[in-house]
Amino acid sequence: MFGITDIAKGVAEGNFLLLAKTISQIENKVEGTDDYLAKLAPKAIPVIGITGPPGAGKSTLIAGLVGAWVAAGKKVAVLSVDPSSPFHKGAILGDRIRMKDWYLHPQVFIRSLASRGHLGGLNSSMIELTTLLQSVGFDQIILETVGVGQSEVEVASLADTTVVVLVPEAGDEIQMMKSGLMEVANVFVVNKSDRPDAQIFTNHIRQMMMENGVSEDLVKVVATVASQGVGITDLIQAIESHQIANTQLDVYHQLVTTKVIQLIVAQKMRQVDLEKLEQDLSLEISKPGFNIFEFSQRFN
Ligand SMILES: Nc1nc2c(ncn2[C@@H]2O[C@H](COP(=O)(O)OP(=O)(O)O)[C@@H](O)[C@H]2O)c(=O)[nH]1
Ligand SMILES: [Mg+2]
Repeated sequence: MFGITDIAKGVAEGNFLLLAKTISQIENKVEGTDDYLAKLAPKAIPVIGITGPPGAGKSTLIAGLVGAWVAAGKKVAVLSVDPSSPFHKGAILGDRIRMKDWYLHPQVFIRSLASRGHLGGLNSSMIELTTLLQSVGFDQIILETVGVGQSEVEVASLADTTVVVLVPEAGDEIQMMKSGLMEVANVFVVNKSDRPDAQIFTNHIRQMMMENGVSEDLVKVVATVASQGVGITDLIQAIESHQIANTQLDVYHQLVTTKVIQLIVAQKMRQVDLEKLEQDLSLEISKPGFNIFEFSQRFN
């Protein structure tokens, strides 16, 4: 595996080759990965999670955030676990910079994560890779995840600041309650605010926040038109305001506890031979007296 100093040097020069190779090695858990990770010395760069349903405009918003931060001279890393992520499609922004251009920009590193890692694997990969990014000189780290179910809510809880992106559509508010996004959102974005019913939807969110005892001092609601670059400055302000409020120790401890549990789950799961598990199970499952508890005990 490559030395952190060399990777950081590459990042500083806009050459992400060693970083990309190291990420692949970590994803594939090559020999020595655990020791390598155990020696990282990450800086306290908050991870910004951007979640929401497919098509809500997450990638377009991220393109806007990247644009603003690059203009401010920052180094930005984007990890995307959106399997349908259309970064390459190139949403056109107000400033005429297209997302695909960011792929070649020396201040921007973009990487898609394979979502194959279920059973705690995806979460542990995200913790590992964000920690690596925190150790090699990035100023902003963004994690894009598709939020449609409980697992994505769990994923969102691994970020320091979670931005939930929604669009004004009937029924969405019910969807939001169901998936528990209310609990994980640190910032709400109502994207596609160019749609006529945007204001009504925004009011719905504020109403629901009130009903759940969530103050707008803590959780900001930001209206954006990502495709036109509208509201990006407000979004950055909302993110920064949460980052400042988030320095309370108990929140931080809770987050780290969650991460440690995720890592332990993933480490334990790596000791399980899943292929053998499936084979044995297919042989035993239809036998009379098959007992799921007895079977599980043999595999942990
Ligand atoms: N009308 C409108 N379309 C948008 C807006 N933001 C994004 N889109 C479009 O919505 C589609 C999905 O956007 P994308 O960023 O890929 O969504 P993601 O799946 O959440 O990452 C694209 O065609 C975008 O151009 C917006 O504010 N208004
Ligand atoms: Mg996307």
